Amino acid sequence: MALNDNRIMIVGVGGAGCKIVSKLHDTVPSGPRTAVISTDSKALSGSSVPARIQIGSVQTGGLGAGGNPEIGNQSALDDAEMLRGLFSDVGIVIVVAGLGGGTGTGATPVVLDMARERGALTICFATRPFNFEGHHRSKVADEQIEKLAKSSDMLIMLSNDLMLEFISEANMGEAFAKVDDIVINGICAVWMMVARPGLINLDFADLQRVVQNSEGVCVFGYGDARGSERGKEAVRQILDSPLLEKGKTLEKAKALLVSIIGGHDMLIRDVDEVIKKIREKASADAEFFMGTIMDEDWKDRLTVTVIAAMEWSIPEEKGKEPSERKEVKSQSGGRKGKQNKQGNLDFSAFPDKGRFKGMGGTIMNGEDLDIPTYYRKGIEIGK
Ligand SMILES: Nc1nc2c(ncn2[C@@H]2O[C@H](COP(=O)(O)OP(=O)(O)OP(=O)(O)O)[C@@H](O)[C@H]2O)c(=O)[nH]1
Ligand SMILES: [Mg+2]
Repeated sequence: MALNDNRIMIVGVGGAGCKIVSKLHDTVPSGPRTAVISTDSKALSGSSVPARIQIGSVQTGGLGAGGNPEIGNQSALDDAEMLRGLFSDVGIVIVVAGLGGGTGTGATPVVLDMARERGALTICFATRPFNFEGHHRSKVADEQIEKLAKSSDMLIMLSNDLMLEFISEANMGEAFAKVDDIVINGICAVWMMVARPGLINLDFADLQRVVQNSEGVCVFGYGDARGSERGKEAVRQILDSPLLEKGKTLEKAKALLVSIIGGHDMLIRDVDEVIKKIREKASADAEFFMGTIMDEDWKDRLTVTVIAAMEWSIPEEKGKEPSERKEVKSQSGGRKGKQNKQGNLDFSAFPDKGRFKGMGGTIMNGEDLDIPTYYRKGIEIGK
């Protein structure tokens, strides 16, 4: 049974999550319901999504969680009632976040828990930071993966670094924009899978069967082609996709779910080609689910999405990136020996920051002056 669009909600959490969901909202306005959640009032005001929820304004003064997931987490807990209210009468919630910062990393498990409390099934799309962002961000992300897998019915991870092959000449903005588009494609495929009746149906029970094989973590890849050779081309893209490690993921996967979207002109020959090639590559023991969806907008087009259940392993870092080397150098002042690292005071241990009971913070021009200036402005203090 396909689910009514109104019972599906796509929620972006933190800067990256808000951006991706806002883009999705702008490109597919007739799509499912959307909402954005952040500690950062600027990220919210820049979004065209009507449901914008600011969390943790007491903690953060509307300025973001400063890269601290504990602040992101506490912000969501402080406003848990508001989050719970968002999920009334929702069947499936798809939560999207970029891991590595404070809000997306820390608040997403709470958002998922609130959706579950209201009886919704939860899918989480999360990205792991690029290595060029520095080791700290990857570590923050990796520490959260297990928790996210527990809080969601299905966790779909996208490792940004797998994209570098596609985008090696791109600047940073273009690299993130490419990741946005990939995540949007993945979300749309999952949404159509559960919301559109297909000729060969896939439903949430199939998605869950895939997850049961994955200890909660899946990866995805897709191919999208037009023209008379669209079947061949779409499956070629899947087998070559860096997202699926050029087919290696298909060999390793314990379960695979293949969704094919096409127009009313979809040919059996094309479906056959796609399924045959993917099955050839997959392990003989892998559980296999497939479905087809017809949509009038897909005339002369075929989109194939593969969701693969995996044992998640942290991608290897290919050496230290320049930004990181620079950071180490500036800390050591060019000298050998012990390197001192500037730490951040963990405000989450002092949620009221010494305020008198019932008093608000000192907020001026949207800035919480109780938070030290260097911390608010993200300034690293030199030695
Ligand atoms: N796809 C995509 N990813 C982004 C973008 N901006 C940041 N990211 C990724 O998301 C991670 C988290 O960044 P943000 O979402 O900005 O952080 P946040 O959750 O708002 O956390 P705080 O700002 O600390 O409150 C980064 O480390 C990047 O890997 C973006 O525009 N698009
Ligand atoms: Mg932010």
